[in-house]
Amino acid sequence: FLKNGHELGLVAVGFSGGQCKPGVDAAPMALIESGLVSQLKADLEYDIHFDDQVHVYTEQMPKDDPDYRGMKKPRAVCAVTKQLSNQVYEHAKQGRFVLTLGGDHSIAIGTISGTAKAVRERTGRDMAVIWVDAHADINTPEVSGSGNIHGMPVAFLTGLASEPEPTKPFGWISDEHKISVKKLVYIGLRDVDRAEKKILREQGIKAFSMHDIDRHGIGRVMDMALGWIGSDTPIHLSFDIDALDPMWAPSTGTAVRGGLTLREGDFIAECVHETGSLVALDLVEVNPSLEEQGAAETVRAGVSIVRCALGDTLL
Ligand code: 6HN
Ligand code: MN
Ligand code: MN
Ligand code: MN
Repeated sequence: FLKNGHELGLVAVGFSGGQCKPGVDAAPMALIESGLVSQLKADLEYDIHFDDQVHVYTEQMPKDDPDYRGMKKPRAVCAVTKQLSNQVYEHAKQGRFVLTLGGDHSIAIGTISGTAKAVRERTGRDMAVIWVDAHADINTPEVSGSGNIHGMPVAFLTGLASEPEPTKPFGWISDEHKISVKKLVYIGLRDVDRAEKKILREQGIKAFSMHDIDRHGIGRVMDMALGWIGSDTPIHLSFDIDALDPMWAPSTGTAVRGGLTLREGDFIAECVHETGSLVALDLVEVNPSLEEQGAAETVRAGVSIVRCALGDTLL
């Protein structure tokens, strides 16, 4: 009853306002042009609901967007994520798998809030989130060193960065949109800010760093990650392409060496698919304009992750 067969809602979000480098807004088009949508239809037999539009939301983008609580472009990110949340909710409410192509990772405020609300309505349960990333993206505005909102989405989604009043930019995020820190699992971390480490410790958040992957191997780490979440819990997978080593995905805004291999990334996606509980996937932070050479490989890596998460198998 959670999902409606092979129905898939696709949302393309060409948005770069959660960080400072232009180009990440071109990713949805690059991913689609590389054949992602046609492959999902032809090879994996998804029935795709897509408005054939890369949403950039420029018309709603406020001209005047001064810093607020230390955040850069707060009103732009707020406007985009609020609309995206409704769009994702509408797909998920109808039992469609929701695939969102970003965009920088700030858009996860929109996607996860939308699925969390729909899952609550459909099942009465709290959804789990698997966040695959080099970074924890859990800075509150007050502790963030950069002010870039793509480093903060998890803080908003868990309520750690709550807005005091509904009239403030992120005041639209209400309890029905939020996720529990107990149902959040990180994989691939290797560049976590000091203040973020404190938050992870204090909140008791489950996190598998690259160190854990080196120690146990990705197979055991996935067993532990999925064991923590428990079976029959709907899962939203938010995959930041910078979780992969720059060797495989160089074209991204905040690349960090020492990351996952392409196969480890695909394996994570395959394991989450195998649970049968995956309800949504975000693929974010592909920036085709950053590297002349590496852009095509990075896009290809992104396509591969999406295919694996949607049920492509090696045999
Ligand atoms: N991402 N922790 C750094 C910051 O600016 O808060 C980096 C965040 C990166 C965010 O890659 O989605
Ligand atoms: Mn249909
Ligand atoms: Mn990242
Ligand atoms: Mn991220």
